[in-house]
Amino acid sequence: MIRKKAFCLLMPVLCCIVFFSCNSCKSEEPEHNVIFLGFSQIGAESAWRNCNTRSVQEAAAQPGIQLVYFNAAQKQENQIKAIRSFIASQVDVIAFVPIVSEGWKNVLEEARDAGIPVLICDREINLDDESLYAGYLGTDMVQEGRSAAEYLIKKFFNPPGEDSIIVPDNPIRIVELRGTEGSSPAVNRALGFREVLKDYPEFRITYSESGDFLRSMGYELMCKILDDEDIGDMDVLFSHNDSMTLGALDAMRERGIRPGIDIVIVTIDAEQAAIDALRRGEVNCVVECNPKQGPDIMSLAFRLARGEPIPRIIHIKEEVFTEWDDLSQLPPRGY
Ligand code: GYE
Repeated sequence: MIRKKAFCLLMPVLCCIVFFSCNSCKSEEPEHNVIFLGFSQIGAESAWRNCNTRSVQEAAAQPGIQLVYFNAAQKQENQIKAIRSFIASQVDVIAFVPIVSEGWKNVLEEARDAGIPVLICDREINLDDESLYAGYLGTDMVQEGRSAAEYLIKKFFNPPGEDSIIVPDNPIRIVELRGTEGSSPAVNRALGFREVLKDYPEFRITYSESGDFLRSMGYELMCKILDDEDIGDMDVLFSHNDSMTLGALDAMRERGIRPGIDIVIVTIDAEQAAIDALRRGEVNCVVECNPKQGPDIMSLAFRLARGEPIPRIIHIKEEVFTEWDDLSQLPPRGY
């Protein structure tokens, strides 16, 4: 069921509320077989995020979809405003990337009351009433944390080329840079990581702090950590995204520390810059998180607009790249 749109009439109002880009505001009447998709993105905190945005915008540039895109500039309240504006203009489907997991109940009840299906993208939300959204599409972030820990177990206990299991004499000290506080990637990556390491008392997480997924914060935090006698002496850096990792590597190099050799570096996302650092030996393990979610979002939006059910959870396939892999055939990442 495709609604009649009051959409173009509301455009000037929407422009005043938040920045948006839209390919729908044509002067002629919208076609009846076109669906309107309201998409609220978090912002532009990382190369990963920019690729995620591009993927959505490129996938929406096809017949049958009119994308209304809002960038929330890292603020949940902007996302809530954007969703309310989607409801007011009666889009057919709402999709959004929730910056944090809590705080969505009221606005999702409003969407339900307006009869607009909602697709949660990339990050998950916590809700008692799961009927308030149609489904979730994104990556398995608990598994990403587990993969990071599994790499460390292999690296320290059973690296390729060693015949027997090595049991380290001293605790293996891990510093963790977490993502945005209260966001599902930060919570779930930390969870999966600890779930695997809990059976290995040799590993000790000596310090953990949120760097908000930002390169600048990764740099600043790592400067502070390395200048602190108690926590600066680490064996491993586990960083929840490549942006923070790249900032942390700058801080290490400035102090004459050789990342990848003096400190084992494990990072998540698999941006081109992290893969390049892996090839140079400055990073030891890169866990992929796939941002190219646009085509799946569009096909789910079409199904929802037709009133069809969609799976509750769709996880996108991902890989793990390590220092032991042959990366010569790996195509450019595109982000
Ligand atoms: O890892 C990070 C980004 O939500 C999975 O957000 C995403 C994370 C990604 O900015 O780089």
